[in-house]
Amino acid sequence: MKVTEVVLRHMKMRMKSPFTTSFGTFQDKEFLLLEAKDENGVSGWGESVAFHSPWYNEETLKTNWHMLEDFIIPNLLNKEMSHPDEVSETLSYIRKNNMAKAAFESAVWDLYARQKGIPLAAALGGTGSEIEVGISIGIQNTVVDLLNLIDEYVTEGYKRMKVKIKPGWDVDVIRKVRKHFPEVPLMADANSAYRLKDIDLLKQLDQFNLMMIEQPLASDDIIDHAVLQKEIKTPVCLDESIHSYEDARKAIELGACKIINIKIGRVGGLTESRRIHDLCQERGIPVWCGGMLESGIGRAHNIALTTLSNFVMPGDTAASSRYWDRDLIQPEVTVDNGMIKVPEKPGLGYEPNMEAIKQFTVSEKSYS
Ligand code: OSB
Ligand code: MG
Repeated sequence: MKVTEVVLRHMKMRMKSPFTTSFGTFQDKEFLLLEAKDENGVSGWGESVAFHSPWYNEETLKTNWHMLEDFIIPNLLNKEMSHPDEVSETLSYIRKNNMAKAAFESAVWDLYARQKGIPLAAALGGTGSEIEVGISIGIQNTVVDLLNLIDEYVTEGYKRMKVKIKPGWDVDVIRKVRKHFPEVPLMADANSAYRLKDIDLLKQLDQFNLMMIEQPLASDDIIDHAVLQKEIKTPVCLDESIHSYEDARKAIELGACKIINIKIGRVGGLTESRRIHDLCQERGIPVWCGGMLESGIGRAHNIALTTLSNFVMPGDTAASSRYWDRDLIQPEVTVDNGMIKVPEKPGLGYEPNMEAIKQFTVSEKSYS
C-alpha cells in the first residue's frame, strides 16, 4: 500500500448552536480534512480534530498544516507500507502533534480497509452491528435551558447525558438536573477547570450518583488526579491527560482514574487508540469514545473504533443533525433510540459528499 497524493483542505462549518465549555464558546468550526489517494485513485479520508485555537490542547489547524506539509507528508508520501500500523512507527520521531499525525494515520486506515474491501470496524478487529451513544451538552445560559435540552435528548433516546461544568456552574446545576431526572445515566465534564484545593466542592458531587467526572483537574496532572480519586467516590475519567499508551499505563498504575475517554486525535491515531483500549481491557478499566464536534468523517472513524469490545460505555458520537445542517458524508450519521448502526460498506462505510465538502472548503492544496 502506498499513498501517492495527499489533499489537505481547510474546512469551515457553522454549528447549529454554539458550544460552551469551561474554556469558552464557539460556533464556527474550522478544521483540516485529509484525503490520501493511492495509485489507483482510491481515497482514504481523515479529519484533524485540532481546533482553530489552542484551548483544548496545544495544537491548532495551522500547526497541523505545518506539521503535515513539512514533516508528515514528506515522510509518508510514496512510502511502501504493508499495514497502517507502520504510519505511527514512521512518525514516532516527531514529538506530540498527535492530532496532525492522526489525520494522516486515520486516512491510511480508511484507505487500507477500502483496498481490502472490508469495513474499517472489521479491519480494527471490532465486532457488533451497533454502538451505544450519549450526548455532551455545553454550558447553557440558564438551568431551565439545560433541563429542556436534557428532556429533548432523553426523549430522543440518548443513552447518557454529559453536562459540562465549571466553577459557578457545578454542584447546584447538577443537583437540579438530578432532581428532575432521578434515573438518567448522568456524568459531568470539567475540562480541567478545577484544582486539588477544590476537593470539598468535588466531594459534594458524590451525592448525585454520577457515572463519572471527566477531567476535573489539569491536563498535565495525573498525580493530583490520583490524590483526588482516593478522596471521592465518583469515578474519575481522564480525557485531556491521556496522550498515549504510556500515559494510560501510568494513570492506571497511580490510580488516577477508573475510566478512560479515548479520542483518536488526542492519542495520535487508531493504532494507538487500539493499544490503549487493549491495555485498559487487561487492567479492567472501561473505556468510551470521546468526541471533538467532528464532521461526518471524524464521526465515522469514532464509530468504527467504538466496535472494539472494551468500549462498554456510551460515547459522545451523536447524530450529524445534532451539530450540522449539512454533513460531509452520505448517508449522514443517524441515531435511533441511542444506537448507531455500524455501516457494512468498505472503509468508513460512509461516502464523502464531494458537493458538501466543496461548499465548506476555505482553501486546499495537493501534494504528490
Ligand atoms: O471535553 O469531551 C470534551 C467538545 C470539544 C472539546 C472537548 C470536548 C467536547 C465535548 C463534545 O464534550 C463532544 C462531541 O459532542 O463531539
Ligand atoms: Mg472531555
